[in-house]
Amino acid sequence: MEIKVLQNILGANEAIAAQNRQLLDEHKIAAINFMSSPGAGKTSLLLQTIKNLKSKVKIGVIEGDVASKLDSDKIKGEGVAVIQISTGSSCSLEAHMISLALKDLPLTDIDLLFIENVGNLICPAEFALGEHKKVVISSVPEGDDKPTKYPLIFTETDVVVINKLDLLPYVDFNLNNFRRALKGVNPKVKIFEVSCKTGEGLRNWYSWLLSEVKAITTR
Ligand SMILES: Nc1nc2c(ncn2[C@@H]2O[C@H](COP(=O)(O)OP(=O)(O)O)[C@@H](O)[C@H]2O)c(=O)[nH]1
Ligand SMILES: [Mg+2]
Repeated sequence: MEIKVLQNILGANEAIAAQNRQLLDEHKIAAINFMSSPGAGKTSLLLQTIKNLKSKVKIGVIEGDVASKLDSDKIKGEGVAVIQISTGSSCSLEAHMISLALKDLPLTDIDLLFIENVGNLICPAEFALGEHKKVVISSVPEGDDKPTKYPLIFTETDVVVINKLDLLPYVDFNLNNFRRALKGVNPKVKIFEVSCKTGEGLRNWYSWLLSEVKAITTR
């Protein structure tokens, strides 16, 4: 019985996610779902990306958090459209929340929409939002075993950004072990290795984002 209820919830979520996707496609908006454990660097990567790309593409942001407006206040400082969603007891953003946020965003004035999900490696993997690409940010201090311990989110994602490379000398994180574990659960995944603090590796990430925007806006 419990399993059936969960299936119904996820089925209803999929249907709303498909509607979100249709709306995004109609407006030629590329939507990226940022997922990670708390503190891996979702907001830092967003801020760096916005600073670098806002003169080239029109950016919008949906910020999901259990509580507080700390992250959306930081994003607002960059002068881009941002909507905060407080999920309360929900451990993930869900498609109906995105549907409401899309009503409040200036869709005709956005090419690239970032969705910062709630920080954890379990629930966000279950809920499609209507995004075009899923991006998991995994930071060096979390350890190189995370793809093995949380396989679902790493299996489903299109991209993994390994962040905090500047901390490699100080923590036991083996990049080869991480890559091997990740490719083991997701052979097609695209990997970027960056530091939001030093800027290392970010240029490749920006190029990839711009190519995604181009692919969707010229479709
Ligand atoms: N050393 C280092 N710290 C970072 C880097 N990226 C983010 N941080 C720090 O990690 C903490 C959490 O980052 P935040 O972007 O808020 O993570 P979020 O919870 O995933 O949104 C903050 O104190 C950031 O300054 C990085 O590349 N190197
Ligand atoms: Mg954040």
